[in-house]
Amino acid sequence: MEQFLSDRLTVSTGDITSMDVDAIVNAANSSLYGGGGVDGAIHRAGGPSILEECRDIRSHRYPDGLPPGKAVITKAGDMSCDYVIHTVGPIWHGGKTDEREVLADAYRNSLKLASETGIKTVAFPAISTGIYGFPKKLAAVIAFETIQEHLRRNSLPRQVKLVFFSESDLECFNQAVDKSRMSV
Ligand code: AR6
Repeated sequence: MEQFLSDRLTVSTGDITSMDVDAIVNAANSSLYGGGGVDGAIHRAGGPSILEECRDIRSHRYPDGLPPGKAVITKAGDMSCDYVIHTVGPIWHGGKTDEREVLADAYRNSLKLASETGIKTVAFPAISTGIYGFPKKLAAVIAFETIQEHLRRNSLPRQVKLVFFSESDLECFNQAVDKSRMSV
């Protein structure tokens, strides 16, 4: 595990559903009704109560679906963490449709919701880099810079964990972020 920003940001590999944190972030889709990838894993591990809460959020707050870049929160059902923050990343269309900004918004709004809820530790997957096809290195730089900016300005969450599903994805993050740090 590597640490940045005086331990407030850590990166590791693993399954996000078994992280020892207060909240995990779900790379959901606008329907909030579940899907594949990390979304499927979270709904399987958390059980049906998460879907029930998502249905409630849809009917009361987002009848047309959760727009990309926004975030909402539910409890975590059967998982050991307390909350799931559901956000929707952008689908990659070659970088021509504000995908970078929307990805930054997904991280920013998830962190803001975590702060407002009093969450001390939160784990993120690499939003949009699976089924949604966002280039991994570009996503790594955006995630790192957006998290860094939030942590500089806010005391909560106290710690953010970036969780990659494979060693090669973690290595990709390390390569991308070494470059971006040099320009800070
Ligand atoms: N723990 C940590 N990371 C994971 C896990 C896990 N259990 N499972 C997958 N990943 P994706 P997206 C990684 O496709 O690109 C769903 O159908 C994965 O290797 O889950 O934002 C939703 O419903 C990748 O690096 O999310 C949406 O329709 C990263 O998580 C759509 O996929 C994100 O991959 C969202 O696509």
